Amino acid sequence: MKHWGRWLWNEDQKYLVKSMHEAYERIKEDLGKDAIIISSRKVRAEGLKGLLGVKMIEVTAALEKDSGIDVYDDLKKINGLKQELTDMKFMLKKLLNSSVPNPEPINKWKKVLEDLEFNSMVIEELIQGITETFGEDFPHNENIIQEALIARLARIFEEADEKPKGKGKIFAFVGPTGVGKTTTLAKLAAHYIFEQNKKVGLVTIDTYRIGAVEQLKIYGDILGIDVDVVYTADQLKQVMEKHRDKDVVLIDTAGRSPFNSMRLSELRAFLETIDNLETYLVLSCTTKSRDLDRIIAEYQILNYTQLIFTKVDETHYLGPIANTVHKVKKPVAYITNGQSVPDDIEAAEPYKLAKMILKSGVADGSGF
Ligand SMILES: Nc1nc2c(ncn2[C@@H]2O[C@H](COP(=O)(O)OP(=O)(O)OP(=O)(O)O)[C@@H](O)[C@H]2O)c(=O)[nH]1
Ligand SMILES: [Mg+2]
Repeated sequence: MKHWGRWLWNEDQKYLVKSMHEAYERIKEDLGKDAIIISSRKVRAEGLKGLLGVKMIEVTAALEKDSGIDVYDDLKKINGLKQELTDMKFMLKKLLNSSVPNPEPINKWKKVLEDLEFNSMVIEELIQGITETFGEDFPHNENIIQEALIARLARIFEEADEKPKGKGKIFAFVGPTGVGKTTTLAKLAAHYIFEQNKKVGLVTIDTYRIGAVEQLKIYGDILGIDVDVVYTADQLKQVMEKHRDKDVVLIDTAGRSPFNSMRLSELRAFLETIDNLETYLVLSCTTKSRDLDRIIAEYQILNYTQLIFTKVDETHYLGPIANTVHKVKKPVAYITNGQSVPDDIEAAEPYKLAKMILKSGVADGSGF
């Protein structure tokens, strides 16, 4: 806007007319009868195909500053836009400074964790952990968020990592049928014998399933040690006496359905005869979450002290390992990742375990 004295005009608002009479008429219509013409000049309107156009007059009109007439629409529009921009800036600032982290990445990570079959309690703990870590500055870099999740998950495993109760010498392997008890026992026996040069005793109280004893005896042959087959609790006591000189004794048991409490209490009667026993509850990662919940509850009767998760190679959804530890607060001693004896086994260190679980969705693209 321009002004001169008490007159105000818009430079861009010019009237192109054929006569001054036409100019007066149009200005009166637009700005009212109090408007005045402050300049006029002759121009040539652009003609067709480069020919000179007709002569015209370009007129500029002005109004008194306080005329109260609502004329300068363009100006009003610009002022309106300016105000809107100011409002938006304010809102944006408010959003950026807000203490509530942007829910978008949180929802994304929740979804990732759900896909890995973490339960809602663990998901909540992990998400709360990372929102505490990042607060207002939620990073864009996904690797940073992933690292924070791994660290938080590792804490769940660390918290469950109590000292083993026994003297680390006698270990029983219990768990549902077919999860990999005998195979895992053979893997560990081989490590003790070949890598640590330990004297190992192998015992089985699995006389229930046809072929179970033979299966262990084959491993015994390979490892060059005998296998003691035990039918009663008394026999077990005697065999344990015999193995007093051993560094490690590994006891195989028959797979028991967790829904058969009769068989579980029979097994308990056997294992109760042994002092300083460490009992591994062997669980397969391919078992459904809800069944795992039942199993960990029903097997409490055997006072298991640590967990072993088998068959991590057979699924991409390893969240249930964390769900289980979160519930029973018992440490994971080993994970097994294949059928090969003795190679496919690893000691489960909290950070490594957390990383493996959170990356388990990679292959099907649902996760990291
Ligand atoms: N893919 C895969 N297979 C495994 C793993 N551990 C064991 N298995 C296989 O699972 C099957 C059952 O293994 P076993 O060791 O006989 O299981 P178990 O718990 O002793 O079975 P029962 O004594 O009948 O209760 C075998 O075919 C093993 O090779 C593993 O980590 N990954
Ligand atoms: Mg077996």
